[in-house]
Amino acid sequence: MILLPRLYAIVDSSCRGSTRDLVAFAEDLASVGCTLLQYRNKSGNALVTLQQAQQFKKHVGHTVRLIMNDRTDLCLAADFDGVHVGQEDLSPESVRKIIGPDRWLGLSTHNPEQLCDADLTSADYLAIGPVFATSSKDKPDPVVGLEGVRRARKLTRKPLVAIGGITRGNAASVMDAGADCIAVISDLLLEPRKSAEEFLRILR
Ligand code: 3NM
Repeated sequence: MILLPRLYAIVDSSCRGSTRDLVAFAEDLASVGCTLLQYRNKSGNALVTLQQAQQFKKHVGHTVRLIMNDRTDLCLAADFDGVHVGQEDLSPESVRKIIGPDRWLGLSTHNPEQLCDADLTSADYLAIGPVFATSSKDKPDPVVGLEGVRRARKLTRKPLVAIGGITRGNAASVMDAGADCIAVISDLLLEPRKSAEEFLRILR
């Protein structure tokens, strides 16, 4: 079983205007102790995505565990530490065949049925969300609320990541509901170092 840190930063390529700014953002997060980071690019082609991923690897890969969103092929190509897939990506078992036993595999779920199915796979951790309303995802699933986190906690012993609308203001309640880790996009964007520090303090 893997051990997740409490904060999982998701760096979405659309959050900064250039690769340089995106990498600087990741460096800021790493500099205050964020140790798990997902690189998410929903709009770039494979070439651009790989090039950005390689910059992440080069600049923060020595201190941060890097997870690639969706793209198992690019996880390997950029030598990332794992891949996170959703319900409409390759199946967890297909991903596992490709990445092998050691790289981390994360799987998104949005309701109890998906979570129960995911629990039977070789995923290393499961995500449940959106916990609260979010504007960072296109066509998000229905909000599951803190009750959805509590229910998820009862359905799996795998490490549980909560995602969607989580802020410094509500993070403690999400952990109290049974999450092992919270994943965040928006509430890290404005002042990355200050926010990440505050998250790490709240989640300690
Ligand atoms: N996945 P923010 S919610 C990427 O429900 C993502 O699986 C979700 O961003 C899910 O912290 C979400 O800005 C967006 O709400 C998270």
